[in-house]
Parts: sequence; C-alpha cells; structure tokens
Amino acid sequence: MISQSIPRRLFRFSLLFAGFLALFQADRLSQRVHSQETRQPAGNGPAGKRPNVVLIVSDDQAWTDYGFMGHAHLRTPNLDRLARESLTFRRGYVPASLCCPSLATILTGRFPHQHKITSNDPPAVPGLAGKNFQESEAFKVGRERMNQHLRAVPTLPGVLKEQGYLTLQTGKFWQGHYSHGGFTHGMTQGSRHGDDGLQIGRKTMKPIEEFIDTATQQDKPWMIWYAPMLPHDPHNAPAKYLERTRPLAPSETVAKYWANVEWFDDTIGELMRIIESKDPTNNTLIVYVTDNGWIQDPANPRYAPKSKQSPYDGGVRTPILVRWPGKIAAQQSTDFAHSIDLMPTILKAIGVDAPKDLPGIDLLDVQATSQRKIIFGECFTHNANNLDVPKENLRWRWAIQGKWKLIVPNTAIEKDGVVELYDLQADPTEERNLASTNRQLVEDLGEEIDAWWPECSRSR
Ligand SMILES: [Ca+2]
Repeated sequence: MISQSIPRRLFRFSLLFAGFLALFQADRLSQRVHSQETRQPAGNGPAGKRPNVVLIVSDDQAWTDYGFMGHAHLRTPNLDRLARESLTFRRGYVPASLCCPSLATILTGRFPHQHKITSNDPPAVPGLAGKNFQESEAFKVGRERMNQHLRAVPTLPGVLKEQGYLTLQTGKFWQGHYSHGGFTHGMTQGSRHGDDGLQIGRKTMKPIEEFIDTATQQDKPWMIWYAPMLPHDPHNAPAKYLERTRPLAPSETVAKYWANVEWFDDTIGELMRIIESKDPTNNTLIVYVTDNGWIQDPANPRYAPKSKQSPYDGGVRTPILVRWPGKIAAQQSTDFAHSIDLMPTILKAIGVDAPKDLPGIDLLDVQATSQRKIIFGECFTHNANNLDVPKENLRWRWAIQGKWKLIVPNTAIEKDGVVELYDLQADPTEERNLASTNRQLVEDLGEEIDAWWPECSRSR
C-alpha cells in the first residue's frame, strides 16, 4: 500500500505545482496585455461579403492545458497562434461541465435550464446498462424528447441558414440528425453523441474541404461546427505524440491525455490551412471554446474529481477566442466571457439580429463585458431524472463575482452537499472552503444565484 501511495502523492503534488505555475504565468501575461481598445468589427468583409463562421469546440480539456495559457510542457502552437490573432478571454466559462448540455448552450445561447437539455442521457432504466440501455426504446424516446427541446428554440446554425448560409455539422452532436440543429449539411445521422461525425479530426478533414467547395460553388457564405472528439478519450493519439509527451509527463495516463491535446492542436493547424487556402480573403470569423474541462487522474484513465461533471473551474473554465482578421483587434481581456455569449456575439458581428430573449452579451462590446461583474452556471446529473423539469436534475448552481466563487448544492440530489465559497485568486484549485468565515458574502452571492434562477431558490 505504502509503495503505491507515495508515487501517487508525488504525482498529485507535481500536477498541483504545474497548475500553480500555469496560473502564475497566466496572471503575469494577463496583466501585461490587458487593453480596452475597441473590439467592434468595422462592417462586413471584402465587397460587403458576409463572413464565414467557424465554431471550434474542444472536448474535455482543462483551461490550463495550452501553451498560451502557460502550461509548462504542452505544445499547442496552432491554438497559440489562434489566441495571438484573437480577442482572447482568459476567464471564459461554460455553464455545465457535461458535454450534451454544454454543446446545446453553445448552439442556442441559452442556459441548460432554459433550453432544457440538462443531461447527457435520458433517465436510466433499472437493469439496462451501456449498449443495452442506449439501444432500448426508453432511450430512443427520451433522446427524441431532448431533440424536441433543441428544435423548440432558435439555434445559431438555424438562424444563419435563414440568412442564406450553408451550415456544416462535424464532430460531437447529441440531438439526433444534424438537421435538428439547423445544419444544412452534416455528418451525424442520429446515434447518441455523433456517430459518423466523430471521425472528424481523428480520421479525416475531407468533409470540411468538400463542404467549403460546395458553398463556394453556390457563392454562399458558410458556417462550420468543428467539434471533434478530441482531446476526449480514447486517449489513443498516434505514437509520435505519445513519444514526445511520455518523458515529460508524471504518469502514463497523463502522457496519453497530453498526447491527445497535441493531436487535437495539430488538427486545428490542418483546419486553419484548409480555411486559409479556400478563403484567401480571410473573411472568416472563428470562435473557440471547450465544452467542459478534464483533469487527468495520474493513476488511472479517468478524470480527477474536481474537473468534468463538477462545478469547479477544472470542469467549467475555458479560454474563449474570437478571431476575424482585420475586423477584430487581437488582444487579451481579463473580463469574463461565457458560452451563452457566443451566439449573440457572432450574430451581432455579422449584422444579423439575435433572438431578443438571449441571456448573453456581445463579447465585442467592451462596455458590456467590463460592466458584467457576475456570471452563473449550473451542473446536472449525467442521466436526467425528468427530461422536462430541469430543476429535478440539478446538482449545483454556481456564481463567480470578481475573485469569489460560490457553489450551492441542490441537497435533494447532493445529499451531503454543502455551500462552498472559494477565493479563486488565492486558491485557484478550490481547496479551502471559506463559506463559514464569510457568511455575508455567501448570503449576497446566494441571493444573486436565486435571482438568476428563481425556481431553484434556496428557500424553496
Ligand atoms: Ca465534453
């Protein structure tokens, strides 16, 4: 036992140390580059042509795991370049640390409790697991109910389609056939989280090249959803990546995760080469976000507790990048960005009216981002309990104001949950719960959370 536990502790310590180093470097960088210049695009592209749009969605990657975010070992030259050329928000967030609801938020600009896709899968059926569950009638009926929720609200690809865009889905997509998301073209036919779509990046980039050729032939602007299942497991990157990361990583499982991160980065390089060769005018708006975090457990292939499926920053924080050469100034911002902002930001930038009731803001509006002092999120059960009533699936709500983060459990589901308050500046890995010594702050932030989603107020 002892001979196993000491190396594990060493792994944990080295990971923690690497994390602090990354944070320290990131903070130094952000202090140096903070700027309040205008971010507004100056109209459409060459000859008034509407820009193309690319949404890059990383899958299961911690916010620290990029060269440009200060990681000590990882090499991500293509994402680093994208960040250099973008309006880069280092403090970006997604509301939920689970794939399906997070992707639905990116597609719709709404919180999960608003679009009602809160969980990855429909309610579990006793006695059915894995493939048996996923192929059951109950699963299909439940998934269709979730699909109906997506079809009930405007999606970014759907709005762009109405504006004459051709829109392509590749990679992860949970809501059945790609057309349910408003895509005119796509790879996913309808099985669980993407079927044929999951080959993008890992096996091929051809559908993207062919799609752009099709749109160009029809003289139409295009939008691409690039959401490869990377660096998501299986962590099975080609050998050349693992050969590089293995000597640097504290364990084999970390080396394999890191190899997938670098593999993913290479696909971004390929994507950029395709875009730049097929759109020589560079009139393409690119947005980058991760759907949820992942901190690799050094001892086994799973994720560490304070990452995916948790309300901690390891699960919900991500850099958010917005790039449009010649239109949006490349700079770094310390303001919050949130995935609910992506749809209104993209639509505003290209001169299309967004649905009026979206909760997000325009990230290109300096005043709006600098005046927003608090952001919110919500994490739900992996399998829904009730597909129509979001609060019945709720595990935690969270809010961040300045350096403070409050996490409020739904004790109907998190029976042992307690209110947690963290000072993210002093304690970025959220180890020291300060709730008991800051009761007024807990109350104030708790009231903000209740006002944001009143149906789940603490007093109810
Ligand atoms: Ca994910």
